[in-house]
Amino acid sequence: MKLYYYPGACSMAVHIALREAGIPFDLDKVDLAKHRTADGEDFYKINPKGYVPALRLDDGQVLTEDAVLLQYVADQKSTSGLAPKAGTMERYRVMEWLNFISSEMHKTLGALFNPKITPEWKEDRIALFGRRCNFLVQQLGGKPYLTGDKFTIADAYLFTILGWTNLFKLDMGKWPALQSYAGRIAARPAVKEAMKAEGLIK
Ligand SMILES: N[C@@H](CCC(=O)N[C@@H](CS)C(=O)NCC(=O)O)C(=O)O
Repeated sequence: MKLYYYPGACSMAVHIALREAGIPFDLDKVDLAKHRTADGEDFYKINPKGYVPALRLDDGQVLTEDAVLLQYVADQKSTSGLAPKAGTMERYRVMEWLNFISSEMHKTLGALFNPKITPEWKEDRIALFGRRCNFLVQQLGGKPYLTGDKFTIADAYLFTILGWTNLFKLDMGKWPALQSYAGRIAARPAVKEAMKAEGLIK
């Protein structure tokens, strides 16, 4: 398998999942401005949508969309416990989180990457992100991870998006539970390895 990624982007969630699952894979860094990969390929030919993550499977097919790739990786190694068995209520709960993180967290905060964002829209997006953080804290309660005691692909995704709050210098002091949640995930060996490989930490 080969993961097309950009350091710290939403592709890092899939990168973390691959390492958590212990699945062998290659990495290819995409220059998102030029749409070329480090291996010299035209990225539009790999993913016509032009964005990461994209995963080249062992049979040559390319699969995209974070929430789908995360489930694909988890299902390749079901013993990893990264996602409950497909068709169970527990799996639908993880899927519910993946969808929430994608549409309510990823795309809300991701708007700040747009250099054309107006100050008013930026303020609006940050306020909405804050309301979603309030909900997350309420849902986490005292649990170490989103669905309970076990780290799942939903945590890999949420951790990745929460990481952008550092990039945008957002004050997360209002949500200490989220800060300790992110700290707990950052301490996981597979997460450290992924961040190191992406050049985000030493
Ligand atoms: N719907 C896609 C969105 C992926 C996405 O937003 N990727 C961003 C990085 S986090 C990207 O590559 N943006 C560059 C672009 O759209 O050209 C998913 O869920 O995987």
